[in-house]
Amino acid sequence: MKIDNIEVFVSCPGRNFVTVKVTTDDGVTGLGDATVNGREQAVVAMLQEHVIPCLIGRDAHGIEDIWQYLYRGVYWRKGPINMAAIAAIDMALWDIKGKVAGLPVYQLLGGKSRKAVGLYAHANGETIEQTLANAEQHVRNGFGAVRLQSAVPGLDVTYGVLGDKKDYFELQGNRPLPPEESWSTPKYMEMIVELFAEARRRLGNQVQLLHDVHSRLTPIESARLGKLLEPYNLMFMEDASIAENQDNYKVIRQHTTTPLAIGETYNTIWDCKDLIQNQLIDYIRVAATHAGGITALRRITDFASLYNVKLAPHGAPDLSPVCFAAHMHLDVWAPNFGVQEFVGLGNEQLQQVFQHNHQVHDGMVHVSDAPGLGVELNEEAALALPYKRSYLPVSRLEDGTMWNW
Ligand code: EZ4
Ligand code: CO
Repeated sequence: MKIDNIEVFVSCPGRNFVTVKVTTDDGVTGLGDATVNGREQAVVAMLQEHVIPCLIGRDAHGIEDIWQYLYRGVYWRKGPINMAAIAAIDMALWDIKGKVAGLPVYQLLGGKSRKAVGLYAHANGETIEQTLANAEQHVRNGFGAVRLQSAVPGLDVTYGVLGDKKDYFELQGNRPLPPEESWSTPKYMEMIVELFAEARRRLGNQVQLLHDVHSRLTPIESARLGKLLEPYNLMFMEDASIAENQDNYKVIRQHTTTPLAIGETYNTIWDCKDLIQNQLIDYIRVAATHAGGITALRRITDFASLYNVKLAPHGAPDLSPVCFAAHMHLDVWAPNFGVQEFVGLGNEQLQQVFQHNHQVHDGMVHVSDAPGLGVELNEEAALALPYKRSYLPVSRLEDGTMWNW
């Protein structure tokens, strides 16, 4: 069974998605997600010009060899654009292998470790009151875990808070360039501790609470926040600080027992290695699309299991339903699965472009038993919604200094 054709679709059902479709010489097709938010066309060029020509005629069953060929075989390793291209090919080949075997991908990984995949929902608001009202709604809908983000008083926009603004990794409307947001650590610190104190008063102690710092704090500030949040027993504090220098997490870890999660921007197992083997984190948040596909996530997950680190894949709406499906199969298999981020099944256009039967109820996903990944691409609908240039925001401190978004 040889790879006969590989097509790349860039569609915009609300935001841009880069989707790869691999077709074999006997007509089996597989899908992969190659979306890098704000850098979509760079991945398209990587695929069209540099990756696809090398794959035509190769054995479509040789997933591991093709992964190694594209990673080890190439002098220029790693990087988000390169790894998203590898990831999309890898997902599509797992999809094909499942379809040929007549089995869902989780069966190829070794079968289910659990009945369904536990999710955490997002609650956000312009005020603490609004955030907690949204959280209560999620709990009533059956979610056992909720991420809380609330606007920071005195700042015009806060990460994670949509309100009536569309600044939160939404498609940036008609603005041609990245929007600029401001950040103040002292203003944030005051709000965030009040948010979690009030959350425990209103929601009780049984619901799992989470928070995404989105890399806005220095390590010592994160250490302090972790300590201040200890009484409220978070499931995890995400992206407390940037960990390009992985020693940053030693600073945080030695001061707090608040569990730590990081990894959504990581591209390889090497980005995770020191944090995992030094037990500096509790959850690894890699995404199949950005860290090299199912083959790579399986390897990272097994490595993490040696150090009590659990898999908690990124689940933002800029990962396509193809990536979501890949995560569902990994999550239901992984013996060391933690929790899956979940922001809903998306708008009507998205559900029209990507069709699947992964069922969400009571805060869990019941993984589809369709062969492969269980997602189909409606090509006509995809082609009717063409790419629109769009950027993530950038962030500055109030005095104008460039900061982490
Ligand atoms: O900001 O996916 O946990 N989720 C996140 C996301 C990221 C976006 C960036 O493209 O941090 O909201
Ligand atoms: Co995040």
